[in-house]
Amino acid sequence: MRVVVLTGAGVSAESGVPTFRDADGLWEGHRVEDVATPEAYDAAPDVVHRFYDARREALAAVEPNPAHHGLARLEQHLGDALTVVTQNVDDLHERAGSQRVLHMHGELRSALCRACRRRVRWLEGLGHQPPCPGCGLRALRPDVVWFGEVPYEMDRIVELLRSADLFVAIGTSGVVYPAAAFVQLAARAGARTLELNLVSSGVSPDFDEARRGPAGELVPTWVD
Ligand code: BV8
Repeated sequence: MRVVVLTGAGVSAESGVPTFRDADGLWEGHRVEDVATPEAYDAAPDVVHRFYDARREALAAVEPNPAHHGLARLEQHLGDALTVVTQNVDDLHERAGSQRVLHMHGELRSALCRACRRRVRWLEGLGHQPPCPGCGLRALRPDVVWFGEVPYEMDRIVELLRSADLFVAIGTSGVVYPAAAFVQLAARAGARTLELNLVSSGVSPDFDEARRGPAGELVPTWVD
C-alpha cells in the first residue's frame, strides 16, 4: 500500500503558524508580489529577507500539533511506503519525527546560494548577508520556491503519484500549482483520493472522499 500525503499551510495552522489565505493569513499581511517572486527579491531583497527571517524566528515559538505527530506515527507503521510532500517551508513535520518529507517549495531552515547554487542549512537571519559557507560569496537567498520558479523534486513527486494507491491532501486550498493538480494525476493513475480540510478547497470535486474538520483531529482519527 503506497501512500502519498500532500500537506499545505492548514496542517500547521493549529501550531499557530498563520496560513496564507485565511483571513489573518500571511498573504494578508504581505502582498504576494512584495515577497514571493524573484522579481520582488531583486527589487527589494531586504523586504524579502525581513519576511522570511521573521517566519524563521517564529518557528522557534511553535510546536508540531497532533496532525504532524499522526503522520509521523503513520510513517512508523508504513516505513518507505509513505511519503509526505509538503508545500510548507516550516520544519514541523521533521520535529514531529517524520523522516520521509519532500519540501517542494523549499525550507526556511536552509538558504540557497545564488552564486554556487548550494543549498546550505541556515538557522539565523539572512538579512545581514552572511557569506555562503561553500563559496564564500555574499549571495545567500531564502531557499524558498517563489512564484514562477520550478518546485523541487518534481520528477520524484510525479513518480510517487503515478504509483500511489492512496493520495491524501491535508490543509491545502488547492490554489497553487502544480501541487493543486496532484490529485488528478494520482486519480488518473488509479489511486484512491481523500481530502482532509476545514472547508472545501479549489479541487475538492476531484477527490473520492472528503472529511471536514481541523487537521489536528482528522489526522489522528484517520491514522489510528
Ligand atoms: C511553477 C513558498 C512551473 C513561498 C509558495 C495560472 C493558472 C495555473 C497556474 C498558474 C497560473 N499563473 C501562474 C501559475 C503558476 C503558479 C501558481 O500556481 N499561481 C497561482 C497563484 C495561480 N505556480 C508557480 O509559479 C509554481 N511554479 O508553476 O513552475 C513548473 C511547474 C511544474 C513543473 C515544472 C515547472 C511555484 C509556486 C510556489 C510558490 N511558493 N510558497 C513561501 O512559503 O513564502 S506558494 C504558497 O502557497 C505556500 O507554499 C503554500 O503552501 C501554498 C499553497 O497554499 P496552502 O498551503 O494551500 O495554504 P492556503 O493558506 O492557501 O490554504 C490553507 C488551507 O488550509 C485552506 O484550504 C484552509 O481551509 C485549510 N485549513 C486552515 N486551517 C486548517 C485547515 N485545514 C485543516 N485544519 C486546519 N486547522
